[in-house]
Amino acid sequence: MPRPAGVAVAVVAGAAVVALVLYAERAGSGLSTFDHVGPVEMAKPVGTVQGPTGPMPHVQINLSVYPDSMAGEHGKGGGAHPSWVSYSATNLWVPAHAVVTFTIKQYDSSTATLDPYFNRVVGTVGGTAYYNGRQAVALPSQSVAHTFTIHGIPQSGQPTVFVSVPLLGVPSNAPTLANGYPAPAVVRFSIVTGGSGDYVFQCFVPCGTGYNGWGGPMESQGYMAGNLVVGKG
Ligand SMILES: [Cu+2]
Repeated sequence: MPRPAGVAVAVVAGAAVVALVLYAERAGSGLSTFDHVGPVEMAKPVGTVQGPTGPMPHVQINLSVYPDSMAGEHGKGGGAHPSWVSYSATNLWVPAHAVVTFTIKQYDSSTATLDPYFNRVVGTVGGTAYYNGRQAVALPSQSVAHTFTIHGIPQSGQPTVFVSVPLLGVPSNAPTLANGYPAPAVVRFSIVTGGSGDYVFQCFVPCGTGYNGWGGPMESQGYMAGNLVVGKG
């Protein structure tokens, strides 16, 4: 049954108020909080490892990147946008002053980067990442599917973090797994965290919808954008 126009207008106006309040809170505090309703992916402690200045706690985060939203946090049916490309989790928590090892299973095919800067591995331990077990400092542009790029929030006053890792695309002849996706490219790298802070991570390959591929999932937490919180309870 069609919804009366008045109800639709009220719903849109209500959503705008909620968005404004969230924006005002974020702008007022200078630090974001988890403003996306979704599970928090806590880094898993795995012991101690030698860091740049001595032994440090070692933790792991496992993520996936899917060409749609059918297998991540949106549940069966894929949620509001089943066809949108997505990271499997977009609320990440890692401890301060620790070595964090990320393992990302990347299930999507490649889309070339727009700028060769994003072909490079930046801000990881040793400036490298492992692609299906092979160490590299960069990928050819045409092999990149997405990037995992962590950066700060302007005027936040917290420690600067910039990490960017190109994620390898799966080849067109990759075998299909039981879950319906091609065998993923496995990307592994580590970072060293400093003091506590709130950061954003997102993809810098225009893999979305809307304005030249920069809209839709690219601008939406829960899809190709998320929060990474360092060291707060
Ligand atoms: Cu992307």
